[in-house]
Amino acid sequence: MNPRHATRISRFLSLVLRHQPETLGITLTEEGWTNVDDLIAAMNRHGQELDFETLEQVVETNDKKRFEFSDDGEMIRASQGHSVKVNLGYQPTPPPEILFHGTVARFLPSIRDNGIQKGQRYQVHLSASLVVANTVGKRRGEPVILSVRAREMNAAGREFYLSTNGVWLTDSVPARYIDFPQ
Ligand code: HQG
Repeated sequence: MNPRHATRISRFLSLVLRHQPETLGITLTEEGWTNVDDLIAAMNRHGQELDFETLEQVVETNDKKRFEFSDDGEMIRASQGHSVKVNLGYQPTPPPEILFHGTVARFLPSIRDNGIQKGQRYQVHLSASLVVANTVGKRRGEPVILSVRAREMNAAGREFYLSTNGVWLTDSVPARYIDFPQ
């Protein structure tokens, strides 16, 4: 499949499966799922030409594995990144010692005061990989990487969740658990 076509479909899927299902007139279950056939029909009705084979390819080849099918293949959802209210049902998972968060310098004064907040998203996104955190930060400018003492946070009773596509999620990160670069 043409990569540009795949990216266009992926962007649109992110929009409807994470943020605005009403754009397509579809609904998400509490855990964020929607019926695959209904989604395909709604996409076609709204001028986003799509068949099952193409959808399967987009899900499989997506760079961050943003979408997943249910075990029976009937439903699809975004694995993380929602702004609509969902409960993805991930189980609390012990995190590694350190997790990283990629951001930019202009947010640092506020992060020093308020910690890392989830903003519009379901939860705060952290990553075990410096490379990934760097890429996330770069979307907004010169990346700044914050180190989060995740195991210490977890020991103090704050839960962490690992999404199906490998993103670490937590409700918020108080500033006292963050190591800032100089
Ligand atoms: C910042 C993409 C001021 C935070 C990525 C970030 C990721 C604060 C921005 C995923 C703050 C929120 C998530 C505070 C946090 N004051 N700014 N107290 N606390 N911020 O996009 O982590 O391509 O909601 O540092 O790859 O950047 O969509 O979160 O800069 O995995 O699949 O507020 O989105 O994945 O931005 O990115 P976002 P994020 P997808």
